[in-house]
Amino acid sequence: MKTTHKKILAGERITADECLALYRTAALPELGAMANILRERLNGKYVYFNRNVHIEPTNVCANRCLFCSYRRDEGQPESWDLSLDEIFAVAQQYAGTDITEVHIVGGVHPRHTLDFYEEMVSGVRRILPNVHIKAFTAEELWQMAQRAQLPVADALARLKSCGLQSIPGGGAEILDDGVRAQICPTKVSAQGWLEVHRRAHEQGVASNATMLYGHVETYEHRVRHLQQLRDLQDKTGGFNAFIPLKFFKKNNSLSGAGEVSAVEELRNMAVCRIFLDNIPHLKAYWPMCGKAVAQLALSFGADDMDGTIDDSTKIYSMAGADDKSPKMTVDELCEMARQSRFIPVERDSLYRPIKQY
Ligand code: V47
Repeated sequence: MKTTHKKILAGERITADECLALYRTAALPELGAMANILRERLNGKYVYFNRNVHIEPTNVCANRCLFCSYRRDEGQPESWDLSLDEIFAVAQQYAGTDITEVHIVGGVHPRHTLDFYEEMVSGVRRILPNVHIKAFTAEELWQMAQRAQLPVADALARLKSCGLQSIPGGGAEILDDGVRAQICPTKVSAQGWLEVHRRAHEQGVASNATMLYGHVETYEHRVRHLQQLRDLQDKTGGFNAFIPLKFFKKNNSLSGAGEVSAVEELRNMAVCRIFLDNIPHLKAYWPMCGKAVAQLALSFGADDMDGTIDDSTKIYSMAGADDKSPKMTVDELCEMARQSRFIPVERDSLYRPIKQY
């Protein structure tokens, strides 16, 4: 058996070079077998999901990321920019239902201020007092703090006092400023993204991390991305889940980059499970990768399927993902787990089990 494989099975941490070699040379079945062993050591036979809904307040965005199919300029026909009352009306639709999480993300609106976002979080908290609020990517938070001329830790503390409980993993893309210059030139730097998450973790605000892959980046870039996440997690322990996001090419300026195959999606999931030995959960985000790949990913390192969604997000359908109205019932999510011989568990936003099915 190869040295790297022995290390992995012995539960030893692999190096960046070993990770790169896996990306370059390891075949799907060997990666899958190793990732599944690690996944079962960490999460047993469990597949986690939650009852969640997204609120996307606006797709008006000051950034011009080349991979984005979602952003519009103010006043363009397909733009939207919900007022606070309209956002509260969306939240109101879920009052008294069984959802446990609201995930709020949108474009970086050129004028909305930190006060506006504080009112947003406070209002949603009033309407949905028992629902976990996971809101705003590091990019949104960075811009809010900049506009308010506050350190990001202070902006986060203010939002936390209004009811913000965790932050989602978006905006990470590839944590390399050379790649960022090519695909998201106006976005926060790699260090800036990490700084926001570090500040959140220091205040007890847990977060997720994503990686948008399969465009202009190399395997070296992916490894460095993972290395920076693993290093931060060693220091703070604040990441709950890692979510690899395959780039979708429809309706954006990076279409020429193509899209990776399902085999590469599964290889990537497995390598991430093997390398990120300190991030407890790996999410197969089905509105993006589709239900079939998400179900397969459960045997390649993933243990989490996000949630019921209730047709509340547009980011992926606008970029060409198959599911134009992403929505699943608890029964459907459970059935997907069971078909793969796993045990479905409803969780809360911090991965505490609510109910085993
Ligand atoms: O940061 C944008 C990605 C992300 C495209 O934390 C694209 O639980 C593929 O972060 N093709 C936002 N991806 C979504 C996100 C997320 C989603 C689900 C759960 C969680 C969580 C976080 O979507 C962006 C960007 O990386 N994205 N455009 C595209 N064309």
